[in-house]
Amino acid sequence: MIVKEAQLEAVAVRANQYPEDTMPEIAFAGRSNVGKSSLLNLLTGRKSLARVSGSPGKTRTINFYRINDSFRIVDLPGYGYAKVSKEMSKDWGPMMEEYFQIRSGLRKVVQLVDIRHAPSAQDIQMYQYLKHYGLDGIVVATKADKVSRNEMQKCISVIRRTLDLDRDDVVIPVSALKRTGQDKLLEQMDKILEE
Ligand SMILES: Nc1nc2c(ncn2[C@@H]2O[C@H](COP(=O)(O)OP(=O)(O)OP(=O)(O)O)[C@@H](O)[C@H]2O)c(=O)[nH]1
Ligand SMILES: [Mg+2]
Repeated sequence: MIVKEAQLEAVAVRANQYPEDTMPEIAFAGRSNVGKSSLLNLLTGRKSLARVSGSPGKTRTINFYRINDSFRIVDLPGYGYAKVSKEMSKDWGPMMEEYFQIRSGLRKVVQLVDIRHAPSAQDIQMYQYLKHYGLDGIVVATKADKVSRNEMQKCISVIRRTLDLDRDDVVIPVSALKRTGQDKLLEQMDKILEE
């Protein structure tokens, strides 16, 4: 796939703010600061399509990006950041649940985890949740530039084991900094959209 066009189509917290459910969607989920927005910018080749920040909890809304007029990438709000206001943490669960339950265009959710760390309890919970909805299968290990080539396979094994991945689930190491791994991910996304 070649991303020719990408634009922010909607910013939502409630279903009535979603764009019309007329297109396939692939969402990105992961803890705050894991690199969801950076990955989106990498895939679209646009430096600042999605806001990236050093302070976690930047994306607190469900952001819909329309790609090539044919599908959407959906940047989901990050979880697991304590300093996000109580109000927001309280709303996060129902907000995600509503989206997962009613969105018929939603094909898969790509789960992002930091390559350097074993997935957290919340990452595990998130992946179970995706399995429950049949949206699991693709994991992106972010910030791959932070580990050596030697360490990479070991880190991926830890991720596979901790998330209890199935044999055919894929883990794709990606670096937004070094701009690596995006082709593999785009290939997987093509597959999902063709299914
Ligand atoms: N070294 C390195 N840093 C990265 C990479 N991707 C993201 N970062 C950094 O990680 C921080 C968080 O990135 P974001 O893309 O904003 O993360 P996010 O998951 O969208 O965060 P929230 O919106 O808070 O949920 C920023 O400081 C990025 O520059 C990467 O591949 N390598
Ligand atoms: Mg973000």
